[in-house]
Amino acid sequence: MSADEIKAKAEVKAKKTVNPREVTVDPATQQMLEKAAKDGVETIFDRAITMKPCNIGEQGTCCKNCSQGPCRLPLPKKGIEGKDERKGLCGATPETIAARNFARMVAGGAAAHSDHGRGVAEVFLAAARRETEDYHIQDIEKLLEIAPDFEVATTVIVDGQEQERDVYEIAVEVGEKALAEWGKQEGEIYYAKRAPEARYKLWQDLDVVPRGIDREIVEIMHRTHMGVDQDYRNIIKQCSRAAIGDGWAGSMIATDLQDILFGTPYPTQGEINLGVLKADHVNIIVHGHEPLLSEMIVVAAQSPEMLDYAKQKGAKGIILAGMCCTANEILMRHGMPIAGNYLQQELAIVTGALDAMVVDVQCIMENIANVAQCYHTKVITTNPRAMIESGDTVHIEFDEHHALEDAKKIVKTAIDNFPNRKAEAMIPAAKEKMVVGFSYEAINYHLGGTFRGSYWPLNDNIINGRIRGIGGVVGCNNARTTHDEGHLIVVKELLKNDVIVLTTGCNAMACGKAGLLTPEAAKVYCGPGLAEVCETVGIPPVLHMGSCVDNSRILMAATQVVKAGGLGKDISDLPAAGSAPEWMSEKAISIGHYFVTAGVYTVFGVGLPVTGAPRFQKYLFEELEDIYGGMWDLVVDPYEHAQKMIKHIDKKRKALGLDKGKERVLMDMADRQKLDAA
Ligand code: NFS
Ligand code: SF4
Repeated sequence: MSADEIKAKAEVKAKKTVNPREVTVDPATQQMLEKAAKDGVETIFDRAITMKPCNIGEQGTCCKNCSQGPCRLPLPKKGIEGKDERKGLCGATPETIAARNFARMVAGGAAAHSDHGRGVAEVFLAAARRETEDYHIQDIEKLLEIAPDFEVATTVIVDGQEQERDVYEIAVEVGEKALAEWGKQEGEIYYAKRAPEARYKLWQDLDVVPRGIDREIVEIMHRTHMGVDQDYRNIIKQCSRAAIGDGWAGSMIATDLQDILFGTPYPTQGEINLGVLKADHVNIIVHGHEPLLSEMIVVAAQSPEMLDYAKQKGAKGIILAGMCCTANEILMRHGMPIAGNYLQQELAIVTGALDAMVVDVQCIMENIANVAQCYHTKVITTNPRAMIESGDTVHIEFDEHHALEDAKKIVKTAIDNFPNRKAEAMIPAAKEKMVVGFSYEAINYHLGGTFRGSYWPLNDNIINGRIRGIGGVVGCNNARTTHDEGHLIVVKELLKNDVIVLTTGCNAMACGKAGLLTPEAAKVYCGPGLAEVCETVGIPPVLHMGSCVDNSRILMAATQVVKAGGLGKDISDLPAAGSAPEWMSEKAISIGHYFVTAGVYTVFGVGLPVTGAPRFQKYLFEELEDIYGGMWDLVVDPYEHAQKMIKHIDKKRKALGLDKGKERVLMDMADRQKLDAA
């Protein structure tokens, strides 16, 4: 190609505009992309066309861990012939470089989840000590259930008689011990013992039980500093510690304490997509992750004082909707609507009807501040960890000690902005109904029933083959792939093949928008076995379990399935697989790795920055199976992605002797014990 030709081609590429039907399968998103183009507003979808990723970074083999680099080691075009001679200046191999980069993603992801968890633990402790008026110990049953895990007694002996301990006293002790999990230097995190016994023993044998949440993250940063750990297997061992510290401590404590403060979710109805906004109402979106903020905004937005104020300003009421994982939190506990998932954040502003976007931490695109300048929307940052320099964002700091007061200030700012609307507001009609809030306690109740109070009926349906297996499909959207398409193809393929799906995060929202989170979806999308079970029990075939920190609920559900019996002794024995078809965040890598270390075959879509280091990739994709019983995989095509999960599920069924088309009889206790003994 001549220089002129190259230039001409680049110009064509630069002019290429977004085709809404190519970049998303969601009708509301398509509609808003058309409006954005008409309004001359640039979004992430435009930049995904004009800016392509660096292929060396994509392969995972760019190192900038010291200033002698960046050292860039792309795979040679013709592949590796003979010995791989690629080296950084210091001699670091592609394996070392890719493993270090991978480890730093685990550290970033585990830190994000865990720092969120720390914040929850601090507020929990403040509530337990009654230092705040705005947060309370609500779910006492759950407090009493988790107290023994922290070795906190729930009864005392007084005059030789066993008595119940004061709830607040228990809560203080639980809060102190939970908070201490972050800074613990030795021993083991408490919740490691929650895993099935075989798993816990395996972690002990492998010496990967986390000592403390922060310590394992810091150790990743140390080991990946220039010239420290130079064996990818040893680096991954530390990733395992940090990731287990995320899944079974940082995230799991966040989930538990949030449940105690705000209530354990049980199935409830909700609505999703940009169509939940209303033109004649003050529209507020809370976007981000921490329910500490959003719970208070819910209270503020529902207060008569704020409703009156909104009316004074000419609005009919206040619509409070969520975006990203904050949305999942307030939806599950209060039935508040969801405006959309990660890739819709700029487009919510493009409606022209959004009076405020209130953000805290994580998954907030800086560009919302620029988009907001094209409309009247106020972007309000609230967390001292997360400010935005672009645009004219306002910062109203949210302090737990006067939480409700701050929340009212935020809601008032939104209401004050209502009269500033410009004429061209346009809200897409698209919205869907859904049933959400399947905590593992709720699944126990719905599928297990009170009769046995266990997951046994679920196990029974897996054993008799009505349900082929369990798929955990989670994770983000990614502008490098068609919005929501991968999510929906993977989930629908699994359902068609009788695989029940547990979901969280932005996948849950993609499923919600497509109508998969309704009991009626069973008849439309499921194979006959799964459809029958869902219809009998009255549940959707895709169970919404919450936000991304709530992936810890999936770990607990998997553990409950193991404990109910008949499906082996460990999570790695279960006919189950994990998936993140459109992942993008570092948190997804940490989650992926804690699933792998729990024994789950975990498939990612889009790409994984390991392809430039073949031996490291083989270690993650194959060799880890011999160590943990679970391993990573990368399958970009969503159909093949689902098929590989199903193949793995069938492999596990075969190992359990469930491949012979069992009679559909309900097993009794004796049969179950026989199976367990086998
Ligand atoms: Ni999870 Fe949830 Fe969404 Fe991805 Fe972001 S909101 S925490 S990281 S993009 S699923
Ligand atoms: Fe290059 Fe080694 Fe420095 Fe990385 S640590 S930038 S590979 S010299």
